[in-house]
Amino acid sequence: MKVTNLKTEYKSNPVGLKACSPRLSWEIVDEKRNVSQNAYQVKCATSKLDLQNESKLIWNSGRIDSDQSIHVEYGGRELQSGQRVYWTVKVWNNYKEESEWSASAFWEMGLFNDDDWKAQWIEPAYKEDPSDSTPSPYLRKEFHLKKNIKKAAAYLTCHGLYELSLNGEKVSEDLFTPGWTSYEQRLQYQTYDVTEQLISGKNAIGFVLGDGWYRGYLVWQGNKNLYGEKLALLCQIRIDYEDGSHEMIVTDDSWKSNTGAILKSDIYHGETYDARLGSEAWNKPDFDDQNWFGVTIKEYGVANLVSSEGVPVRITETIKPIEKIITPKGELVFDLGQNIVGWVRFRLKGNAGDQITLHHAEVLDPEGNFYTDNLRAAKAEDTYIFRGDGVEEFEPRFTFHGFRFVRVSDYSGDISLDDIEGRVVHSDMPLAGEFECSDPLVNRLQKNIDWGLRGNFLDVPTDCPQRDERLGWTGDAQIFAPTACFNRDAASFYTKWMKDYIADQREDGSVPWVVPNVIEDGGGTGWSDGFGATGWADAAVIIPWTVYQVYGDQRILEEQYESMKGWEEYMIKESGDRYLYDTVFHFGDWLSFAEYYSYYYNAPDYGYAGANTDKDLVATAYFYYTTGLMQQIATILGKAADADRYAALRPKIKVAFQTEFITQTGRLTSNTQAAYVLALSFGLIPDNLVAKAAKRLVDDVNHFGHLTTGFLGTPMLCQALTDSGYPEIAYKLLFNKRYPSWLYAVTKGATTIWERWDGIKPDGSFQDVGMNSFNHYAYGAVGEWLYSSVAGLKLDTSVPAYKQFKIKPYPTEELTFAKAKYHSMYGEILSHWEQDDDTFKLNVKVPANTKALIEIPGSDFSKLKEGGIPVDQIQEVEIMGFEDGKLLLEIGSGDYKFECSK
Ligand code: RAM
Repeated sequence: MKVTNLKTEYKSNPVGLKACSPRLSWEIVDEKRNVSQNAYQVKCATSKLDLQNESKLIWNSGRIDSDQSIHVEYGGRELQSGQRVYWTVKVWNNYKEESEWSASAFWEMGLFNDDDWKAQWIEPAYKEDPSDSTPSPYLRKEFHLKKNIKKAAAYLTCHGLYELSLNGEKVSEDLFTPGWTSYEQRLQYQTYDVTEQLISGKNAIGFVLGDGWYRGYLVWQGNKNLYGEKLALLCQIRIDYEDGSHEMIVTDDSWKSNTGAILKSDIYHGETYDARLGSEAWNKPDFDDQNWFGVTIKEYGVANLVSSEGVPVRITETIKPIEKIITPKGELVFDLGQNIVGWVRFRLKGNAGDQITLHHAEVLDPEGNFYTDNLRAAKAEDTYIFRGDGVEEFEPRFTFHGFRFVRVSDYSGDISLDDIEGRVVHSDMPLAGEFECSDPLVNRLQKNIDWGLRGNFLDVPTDCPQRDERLGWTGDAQIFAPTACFNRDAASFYTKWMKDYIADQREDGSVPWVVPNVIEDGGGTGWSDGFGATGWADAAVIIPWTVYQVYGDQRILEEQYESMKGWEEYMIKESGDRYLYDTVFHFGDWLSFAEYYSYYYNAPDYGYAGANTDKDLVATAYFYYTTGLMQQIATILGKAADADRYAALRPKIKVAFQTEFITQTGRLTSNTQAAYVLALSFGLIPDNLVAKAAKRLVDDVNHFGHLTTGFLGTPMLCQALTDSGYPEIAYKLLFNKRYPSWLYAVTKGATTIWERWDGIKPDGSFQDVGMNSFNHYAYGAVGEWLYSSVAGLKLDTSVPAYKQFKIKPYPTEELTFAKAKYHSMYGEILSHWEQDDDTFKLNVKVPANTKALIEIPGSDFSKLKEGGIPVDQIQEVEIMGFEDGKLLLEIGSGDYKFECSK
């Protein structure tokens, strides 16, 4: 038995943690079956060596009899700003075995107190014209360190974006720091261990700043300077010397500033770089900065500073183009073969002053020409001006583009496929899951879902990475969260983002459409003031709840509780004693199927008005659902009075919903798939009408032969059908290749998920340029069903974090196998079924300290074997019974190979 994968606050060896009792998690690896943890012991010390010395420990938990192996709160001596803590853990299992002490891990605290900040805010002391993009500021300072360095940590943030270098070397691979938050209330700072980058003697520190979200163009009406007009920097480095003394290098009035090679950098519009203007030496010691400008000290204070909790944005992959194309218009275009988010890096030669311009597009038009209309106002243009001294390499750093195709213009030299590369940029959330089955198109869909995720998780979850929008749309994020969590470790990412809900929530509890909220006036849509839309604002509750369920994270519920409650209370107030949430603007089942396409396939419903689901119905259904979550959350947190209130409210909303929206024969007033899906999934149909309502949903699917749902109906559609006893209808939707369906886009060559079911219409033309993202994860929310029903790896909602989970596959004749792997907080889970005419096989992996409830299709236990042995002879398998054509088993940890003859 071994203890591995030590994590502190979800991360291995994190630095710069916020003031809290860090939570420690570990995994147990044991070859035996049925292993659980009976006890643990954690030791913490301020150095690795001290871990061996009992008297130097700052925490020794002693042996704790408990099966808790995730989120164990540090319980030792009070932690100090900047303190590093090493820890190790051992466990005892149910076989009375004791593990070795694990390899040690560490964490380091950030700065807790305002007066820990010795640095001053500085701004470049030259004039800029804030009305358009201006050159990036470069800021530098040299310093001399006289003693031997033991440890050095840098704490930094800025208004805008920064890139830090020490002695000419970039300090970190992290991009888009300090990230995007609701800056007025919350500005993140990063902490880096820079011990290796500093030397005794002369050192130089340099920063380049970019406009970013702070003062770049943001939102769709050509807005810029949303947070301010000037970029500013705050940085301090604490150097601890071997002799026990320490020194601080801080931003102050001794710094120098200037402009350099980056003439402009903008998230939407791209970067312009004149290589003739840069000096390679600017961030190294002994550079002559006499002609540089000074800096101005600013009193921005540190009250809004928070330590970085999210996931750093990084380049995670570099891909080669697959084709060089000359379009019918005669333009030179490279095809990466994959719609990505990031940018292009090239290595090319040019004469001094020569230029190359790159434009980025997601698709070519039906004629094969470069198509950028759907980017709206975003120029997505990178320009480079050559130095003229041999091969020059360039990639931008303060912009990102959503693209598969790159158009090269202004360049007179030759470019080959080898000269350019696509750089994939996103929040670097570790891969958690893999889904695969025997259908190649479904596998491509799964890939597209993950690419959609990669493209739209860039510090905040965005709706689109290419046009002049890229905002943190709450609804999209909410419906996709369970799928995101299957594919990537998303806990830290969401934890950070949810804090901005607290920051941007209105006094009356209403929640904005987008977070960080940059469209308070409803973005000029005239629909509303930009708050309170059902299914969007509910993200305030649903996302923390998802993080709790998947990762067992009770702290996110605690930290978000007031925000969640605020939203719930807002709906309560708005709906009054009618219990219908019908007072404000709703997007409803956004972008659902509309009538005018039916003629493409001579569908029988030409003239059908579209799958318009009554928005009040949708909103009241969500009100009911969220109230149910609030009841559970309040119970978990021991807030009995709230739990009771919400419990008492639920039947009232339900009655109101039923009275208003359900007929006595189980018909919904909006006879749409989305209406049935929401009512069935949220438990709003009277028991005696559930079967009838489910049948109506099925009839509607059969009638159209396809789905008709939008953003809110689609995520739960297949699950609702499956749970209602119609998995084969769900499969019919999954395998449908005609519009509208998931595989329609796949057959049209999509490499990501589209915003519209018909981003490219059956006749090859495009959807409305006003809103046609080809990289939008919302409809990818079907991924949850792929994992949980097709492959059968399902959360048990009564026990969070997969401490107990279900393996409940729904095999279909269309597939010979399906497989889901998922790395849970406890370790690796596998559900992998295969079938032929005679047998059904199921391979399962259950991590130590968890158990699984297995459901295998079949009716006869005598036909079921595990590892070739009749299952009733296997001690570790508990037979639980038989239900609905399924054999039920319970198993503890280990690898199992079940086989059932048909
Ligand atoms: C568009 C996008 C986004 C959606 C909003 C309502 O901007 O489709 O994903 O959430 O509309």
